[in-house]
Amino acid sequence: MSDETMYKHMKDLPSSRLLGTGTPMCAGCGGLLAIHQIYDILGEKTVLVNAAGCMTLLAVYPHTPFRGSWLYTSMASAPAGAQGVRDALDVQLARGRIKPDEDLQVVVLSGDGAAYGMGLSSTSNAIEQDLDFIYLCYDNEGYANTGQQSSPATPHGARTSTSTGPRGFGGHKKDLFAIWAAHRPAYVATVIGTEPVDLARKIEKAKGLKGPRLIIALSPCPTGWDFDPRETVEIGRLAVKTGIWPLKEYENGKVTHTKLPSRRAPVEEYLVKQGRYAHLFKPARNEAMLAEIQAGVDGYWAEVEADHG
Ligand SMILES: Cc1ncc(C[n+]2csc(CCOP(=O)(O)OP(=O)(O)O)c2C)c(N)n1
Ligand code: SF4
Ligand SMILES: [Mg+2]
Repeated sequence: MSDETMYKHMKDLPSSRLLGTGTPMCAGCGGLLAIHQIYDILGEKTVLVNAAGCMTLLAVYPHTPFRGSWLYTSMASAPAGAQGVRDALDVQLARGRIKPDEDLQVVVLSGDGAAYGMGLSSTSNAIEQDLDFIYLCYDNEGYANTGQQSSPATPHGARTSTSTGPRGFGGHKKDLFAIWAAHRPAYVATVIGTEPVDLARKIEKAKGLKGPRLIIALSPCPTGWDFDPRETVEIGRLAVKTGIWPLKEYENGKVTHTKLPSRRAPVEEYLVKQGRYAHLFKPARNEAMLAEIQAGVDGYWAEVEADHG
């Protein structure tokens, strides 16, 4: 299926249908869009180890949209939970209690607050131990579940419930891709649910590898980013078209960009659609801040282009 056909299909699909019925998620949730596609590829032979966040609300006992296994952990300890599950599976395999074809893929599922912040030290240890697991981070750029506070993934200048001043969030989004790559894991990739072909290729690849693997899915969040749920697909596409969300992968010590926008759209086209950046446009345009954000994106791509010769 082409990207265009997929977009049309996504636009027609109510978000409540994305993962079974009765999910308590917001309409137009970009995280759910990505997880739905990823889970379709990973399949039911997975154990999801889910750190506290929006997606823990998907499984409310006794109901769950996941056809495989699911385990809840605290925010900081999902990779430690994954280690326990992997160890238990390995013991069962060694004792012949499960056959190799009954083995399960261990997948941490967490938001950016856990992946970029609270869970980072247990993640670092899991990578160092060469844990055989996939870490799937849906990155909605804030602590969404507890009221849209800033997280270490919040972009510079965005308004959150804890950065309400005229300049928005004063910090800068942490580079989780680089932090993981510095550990030399098996695989690291960025994806977005609105680029389904790129996403599918990367998940298929991650599924076939062993060792620590990270997937970071930028997840447009209508509630936290303040936009109409109908705009999720458009905002996701603009994140890639403006170059603010580079699609890339790391493998064998090398970073490859999987989609090089031939003519990048001005980043303003992405920002203006989101209420979290409204203070940059009204009551007066904040030219300095808009130029600063654009310069950050331009600087990133200038380095990429230099590397590509
Ligand atoms: C140690 C700890 N501190 C705070 C909380 C409260 N808490 C539950 S979910 C959540 C937000 C998590 O943010 P993120 O990981 O980005 O997931 P999202 O809510 O955005 O889906 C917080 C702060 C917690 N569960 N554990
Ligand atoms: S708050 Fe954002 S990430 Fe959480 S369910 Fe709603 S749209 Fe999705
Ligand atoms: Mg979050």
